[in-house]
Order: sequence, then C-alpha cells, then structure tokens
Amino acid sequence: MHNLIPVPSQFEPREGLFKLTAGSKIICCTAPAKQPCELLAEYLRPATGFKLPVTCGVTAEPGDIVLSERGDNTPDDHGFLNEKYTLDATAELLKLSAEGVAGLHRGIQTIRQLLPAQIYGQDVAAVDWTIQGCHIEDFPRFRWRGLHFDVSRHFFTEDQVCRFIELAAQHKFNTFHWHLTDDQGWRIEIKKYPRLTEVGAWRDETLIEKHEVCYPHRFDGKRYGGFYTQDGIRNVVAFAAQRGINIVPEIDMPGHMQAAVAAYPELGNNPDAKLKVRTHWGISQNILNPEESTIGFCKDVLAEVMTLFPSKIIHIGGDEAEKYEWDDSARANQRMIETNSANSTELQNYFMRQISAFLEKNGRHAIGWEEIAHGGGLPENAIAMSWLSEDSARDAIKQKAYMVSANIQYTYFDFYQADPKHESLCIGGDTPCEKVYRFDPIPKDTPAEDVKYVLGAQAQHWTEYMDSFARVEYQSYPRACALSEKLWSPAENCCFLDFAKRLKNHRERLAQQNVNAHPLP
Ligand code: TNX
Repeated sequence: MHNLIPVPSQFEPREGLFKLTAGSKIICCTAPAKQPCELLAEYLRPATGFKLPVTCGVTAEPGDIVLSERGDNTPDDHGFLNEKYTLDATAELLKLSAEGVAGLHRGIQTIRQLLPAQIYGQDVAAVDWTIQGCHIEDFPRFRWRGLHFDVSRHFFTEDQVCRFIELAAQHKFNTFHWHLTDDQGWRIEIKKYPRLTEVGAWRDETLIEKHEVCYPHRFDGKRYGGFYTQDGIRNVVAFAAQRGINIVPEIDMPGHMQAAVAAYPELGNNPDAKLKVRTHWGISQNILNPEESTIGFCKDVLAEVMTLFPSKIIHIGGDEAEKYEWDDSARANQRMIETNSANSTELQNYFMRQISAFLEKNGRHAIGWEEIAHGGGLPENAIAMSWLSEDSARDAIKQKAYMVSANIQYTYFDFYQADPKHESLCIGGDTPCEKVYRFDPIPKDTPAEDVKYVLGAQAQHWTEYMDSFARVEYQSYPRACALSEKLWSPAENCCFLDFAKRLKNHRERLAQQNVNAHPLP
C-alpha cells in the first residue's frame, strides 16, 4: 500500500511500475500549469540530479510526467480555489490532472510522497526512482487548512519562514496565518510609520524561564529583535504562492499593540507613560486608545498590508484586549458616548467594525479572534476565529457567519505533547499527537445545512517558549501531520492506528530534510 499523509480520498493500486529517469520530461500545455511543473522539476532535482525539462507541444513518451488543468482558477469569495486532482501512475506515464492549478499544487506533493523518501534529500543518490502503479482521486474536506506562526515573541528569518511554508505545503496546508505584530515586537516594515520597526521591532531583553511562575522575573539582558522589509515580505508571499499557499497576515488590535505604542506614544492611553516594547510574556494591559485618529493609524497600516498580501482575508486580531485603561480614561469614556457604546467592550466592537468595514471597502474580508464578536456581534461579513471554546464557533454559525477553528484544546502546538518532565519548557497544556488526531473542527450538534460555515481549522505556533527554529519544528511535527490529515482527508478514511503506521515511513521524509520532529507517537 501507500504511506501518504494526508491519506487521499481514493487510492487504487494498479499494475506496473513508473520509472523516473534522467530522460524523463515534464509536459504541460496550459499557461497556469507551467509554474507547478517548474516547481516539480526543482523539487526532483537535488536528490536525483536530473534536470527534467518542462515542455509543451510534444507527445508524451514512456517515463514522462504529464500535468494538465482545466482552467478552474477562479477563487471563491474568500479566495479559496478548487484543489481536486487525479493521479495515475502506470508503467508508461505519470499523469496528474486537476480542475485548476491549486489541484496541481496538491498533486505534486503526492508525487513526491509516492517516490522513495530519499527524494526529499539533498544528495544525488543511487536510488531506483520508481512509483508503484496507482490511481488516486483526491480533494480536501475543508477549505481553510492552516498553520499559524507567531514571529513577534521570537523572530524568525525569511528563510526559516519559507522552510515553515515549504513543510506546510508538503502536508497540503493551504493557509499560512502570519502573526506579524504583538507586544514583544513589531515585525513588518510600514513606510508611513518607520518607528514601528526602528523602535517597535526591538526589545531590551527577554524573560528567562516561565512567565508568572518564577519570581522575581529574570531577564537575559540581551537586546532582541528583527523585522521583515516590504521586499522581504514580497519574497515570502511569492514563495508561498508558488506552493499554492495563501498568507493571511495579522495585525493584532487594539490589544497586543504595546510595541506600536512604544514607537508612537500618542497611540496609547497615557502618552506620557514612556512604554517600552514588552520584555516578558502574558497579556499586556497597555492597549491602543480608541480615538478616531488611532483607528486611522490602523487603516493606514492595513492599506500597506493590502499592497503586500493579495489575500482576500486579512486578520485583525481582537484577542485579549484588556480594557482597564479604557474604563479608567476620561477620553475613552467620552468615546463610548460618541459611539453609542454602553461600555468598553462595545467600544472595542465599534473599533473592530470600523476596521472590518474598511477592509470590506477595499474588497477584502476581516477575520478576527473570537473576541471581535463581543459587545455587539461579528462585524458584517467578518469571519470568527474560534479559540477559547466551541461556543464562539456555534455563535458565529448561528449568525450564518463563517468561522475557522483554532481550538485551544487540540490545535495549540505551543502546548506540551508529552510528559513535561522530559520536555523543554512549554506554556502548559497537554496536547499529544493522538489528541490532535481526535480533533474535529465542526462543533458538536452543528445542523448539516450549516456545516458549510465551518471553513476549516489551523494549528497555533505561539513562540514565547520557542526561541529557535529547531524548537518550532519539534513543537510542530508530527502534530502538523496529524492535523493535515484531519483537515484534508474524508473523515471515514481517518484512523489513528493506520495514520501512526504511515507516519513511521513519513518520518523518513522528514528526516531526509533534517526536520527536528518529536519522537512520539
Ligand atoms: C493566547 S490565542 C494568545 C496569545 C498567546 C497564547 C499562548 C490568542 C488569540 N492569544 O497571545 O501567545 O495565548 O498560548
């Protein structure tokens, strides 16, 4: 049988053995198919040493790979594409056909997995590059299959972010949620507000050990930071697009904004406070003020974000905005009156609605952590990202609004995956791989006709306690393999024991790429 992860919808073994050789060609005949063909050639080259030509207008000969798509490349209102594909391996040809180019992106990852695991390696190896004959029909169960990555708490280079995305693509994820700003560092260059990165991208030092447990807090005394230039961001967006991955950028507001307030004190509630970029973890009580000018600042930032990210969906945060400052501030109380808000929660709702409406005016949709629905419901057309409980997911669905599950019980990969005694420090939790595999993004008792409101789900990589990329990989794999299967494969094909068997072989693919995967399960 096969060792595909995620498991395809349909797999039938067939007679024959397809053999890739130095003489193989990659053939495609539509313009959109050319890029995935070239990516496939690039993928196959390091391990095989073959420089497979990508050609058109020739007849396929034995040993060739043929890619075709039928032109279904129009995204839906949320930007999602048709990802269905069919793959046929025979003694003569390897044929990948799809409705659209997104299906080719998924299919070329399947081709790699069908080859010997050394295909993921770097050295030209003396391997028989054969694929057992088969017929595969495959398509995703959910539209949004995501991995979230916090690059504020710890900063990761463009190359590391690209590797994160490449590994995601291998598991047929299609959404990369890039958490670019937070209290501990602002990571995206904004031309109109240079101090966001000049000041906001750097903190004086970083907490050592666990937040709120070890008193007095101890710090490392080392200035820390970094950011992406707009050109750097464009490179990452292009790298992701080449793999059929959409990047949903997040600018978190009105909380998790201490780095921005440190850069521009007039955005805060106490302009004289001289706040610094936060050096420890936990929720900051220093949030944006609710002035119209501050909402204007957020719109300016998002205007630049929209020039960099083609995503139809933009994340506006909204989580954990503690509003002690608003409750205590005469100006904020004045704003409550001006905006007809009965309290500070309603004032935040007003804030989020202005931002969401601005995105709508620009042809995009807002997504926000579930708190964007507090104090007045979800803004029109906004998507809820449910994290604390299924109730928020159910509320969104009841409102006939779309939701994405980031369920804290199952999808927080900053949580422990094994006995804490033997693990490096994590924020807490207990989320072994097998538990991830038990996750279902559809809230219990969702009426069948409302299942369509569940766009999908994603795993969270909050990086307070992940200070290296090796650590990120350790937290992510193999749990991301488990999640990928639950989001891609039909529920009736998902069986943990079978997954665990396939994972044994899949680990060899990860090992070929030196992925620092956790040994369990
Ligand atoms: C809550 S989940 C947060 C993050 C933290 C995370 C740690 C969410 C929307 N906000 O700011 O990093 O917990 O698990």
